[in-house]
Order: sequence, then C-alpha cells, then structure tokens
Amino acid sequence: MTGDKLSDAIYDRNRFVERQLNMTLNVIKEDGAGNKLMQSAMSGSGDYDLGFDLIQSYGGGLLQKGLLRSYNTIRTIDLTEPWWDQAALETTTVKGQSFFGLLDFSFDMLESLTVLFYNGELITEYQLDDPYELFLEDEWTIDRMIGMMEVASLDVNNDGKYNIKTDNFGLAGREYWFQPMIFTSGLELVSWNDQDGEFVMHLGEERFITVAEAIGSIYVKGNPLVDYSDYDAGRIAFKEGRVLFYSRLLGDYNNLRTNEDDYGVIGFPRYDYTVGEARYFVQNPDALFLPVVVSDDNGDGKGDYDEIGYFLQAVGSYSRDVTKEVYVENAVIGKGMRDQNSAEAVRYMMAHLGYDLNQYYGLTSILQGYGDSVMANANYASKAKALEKQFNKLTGKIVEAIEKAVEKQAEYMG
Ligand SMILES: [Ca+2]
Ligand SMILES: [Ca+2]
Repeated sequence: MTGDKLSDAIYDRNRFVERQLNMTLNVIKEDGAGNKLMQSAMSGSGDYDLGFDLIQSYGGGLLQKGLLRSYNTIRTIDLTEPWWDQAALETTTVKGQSFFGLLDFSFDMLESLTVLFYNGELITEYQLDDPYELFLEDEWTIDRMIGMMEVASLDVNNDGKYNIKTDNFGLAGREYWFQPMIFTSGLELVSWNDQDGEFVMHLGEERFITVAEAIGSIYVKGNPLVDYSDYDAGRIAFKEGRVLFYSRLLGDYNNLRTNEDDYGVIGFPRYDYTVGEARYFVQNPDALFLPVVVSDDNGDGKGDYDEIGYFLQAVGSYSRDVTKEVYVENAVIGKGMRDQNSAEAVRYMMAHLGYDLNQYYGLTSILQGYGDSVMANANYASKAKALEKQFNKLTGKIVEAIEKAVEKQAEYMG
C-alpha cells in the first residue's frame, strides 16, 4: 500500500481479480514493449500475453506485420460491455476487427485527453466571459476563443516583437497535430467507411476546409497571439500568469499544482453548433495489445486466449464500477482542479472521447500534410489531392494486413 488513493485502488483491483480468477498477474515494466512483443510473437515463444504501450508504437508496425490479434476473436470477451470504450471501438474497428485494447484498465485515455487550462485571474482582470459559461450556453466557439486571445495578448516590453519568455499570449502549449478542434467541430481527418470497405480522407471536403481554416487562423505561422514553438517556455509563461489558454493533456494537471493563479479546465471550442456532436481528442494513448502467440500456462495445448478474455472482462468490470471513480475524484477533481465547473466540463469530455485513425494505423504522413496546410493556412484542397495516391496505397496495405490477420485468427476460432 502506497498511501496514494489511486495506486491503492489499482492494487486492490488486481488482487481481487487474481483471487476471483485464481491467476497471478505478472507485470513486467520495460522500455520498447512493442519490440519485445514482436520478438515474442515472431519466435513463437509467447512470453507475453498482453502488451501495454502507446498506440502509435503498434498500429503502424505490429498490426501490419500480422502480429496482433483482434479482440473480436476472443470468445470470452463481450465488446459491447460498457467498460470497453465504445467510441474507440466505433472509430478504430476496421473490417469488423478491433486491435486496440482501450478499456477501463489504466485510464490513460483520460490522462491523454487534450484540454485547455485557462487563467481565471486574467478572465477577471480583462472582464472576459467565463469559458465554462459559454460552454453551457452553446456559445463556446473558435471565434469567441480568438476574441479572448486578442484581448489577453500583449507586447509587454514594447519591443514590437512577441516572445514567449517576456510577453503575454492568448494561447500556448502543445498543438496536438491541430486535431482537437477538428474533433470538437464534429469532424475527423480520416475515417473508415464500412459500407465501401475503405478508408476515407476528408481533408479536401468543403466543411472540413472551412473548419481547418478557422483552426489555421489560430496556428498559422507568425500569429502573435499564439506560441507553440517551445512547450517548456509555454508552461512557464502560463505559470507566470502571462498566458490565457494553455493547451495540454488532462494528465498534466500534476505539473500545474504549484500554480498560484486560479485556473480552470475547459474543452477546446468548436467551429459552430450546427452540425455534429463534439468529441474531445485523445492524443496517442496507451492501449493493451494482444499478440498472435501467447503462453499456454494451463497446459491444454492451446494459447490462453480464453483466460486472457476472462481477465479483461473482470478487470474492466471492476475498474468501471470502482477504480474509475477513484481516479476521477482523487486525481481530477480532488487536487488539480479546484473549480467544480472544471470537474463538470471534464466529466462531459470524458463521456465524449474522440480517437484519430491516423495515429492508430500509422498514417503519419497524412497528419503531417494536414499540419503543413494549417501552419500555412492555405492549400488544403491541393494538399488533399497531392496526398491522395499515397493515402490509397498506405490504407490499401492496412486493409490487406487486416484481411490476412482475419485468416490467421480463424485457427483460434476453430
Ligand atoms: Ca515583446
Ligand atoms: Ca491454454
């Protein structure tokens, strides 16, 4: 027992599940989990039953090498149970297969949620609208945020230049591939079309370009209201009360606890309220990965997939009922975010998570192309055209890899 409520709750959970299932959880912490899992699966040694690492370290590599098994094939798992993240399943399931284990287990998808911290003292000082009130009134838009950023930006030392180390900014922090406001605006850069059996890139579509241009008007190179060139300096500037909005992951509240200013947490704003439901972007979370070869500890001559399934169902169910609430109350509400409104905003975001297929399937060049257009705030349609061939080639390979995986998995299904 460590005295930390969340650690204790996770410890209790693991012991409970071990007793219930008469099993022992052997957790090995080492760097490069993806590589270890790959070696284990390729050699057939089955040293690991599950891997846990960033999704970007698996989707492009292990999946395409045919070394991952989808959770849909495990007889003892019911993916419709609520502890499996239904938004993640809906977004990342391709050809009926889901390879990404995002369930109530570690809460890393909550830690990796992109949010805006805001400085409450600056809101008061400049007599700005409270972002939470705007959010409640369905008026929390990109335009409103830009208006507030304009008020809060100031060339403090009056040298005609904006420097994150000396001046005041509307927004600092990380840009997360310029994705958060795509998601809050009800859009996504890439999706899977199950009917046509293909991935679709939305970069060149009219509504997407309209929203991307609004995002680009914030992040375009040279905009004095914003600095995302130096994350450390941005954090310091926010702590020093020189930044109105600070863009980070929810888990970063740990770094802000010494902040003497009053601060709140809000989701990114959306383009407008006419189309689509807002979702809140989860940046490259850790997930559980199931290799194509696992151990046979009970010696029945078959890989222990059924047993792994029992484990995931038990750990997911217990986490959802007990551990998740400890996480929310202890970590999110208890210390970092004093304001009850922030806690409410966070709860809303947690119920509307958004996941990006580019990160799951290794389509980094597509993200890069979109990012380049945002930084220039131009050429969206021509960039989409230029990327089309590459996109079709890359995604064609993914579809092939998944089809191969389905064939291999049939052995287990019998
Ligand atoms: Ca200056
Ligand atoms: Ca077995």
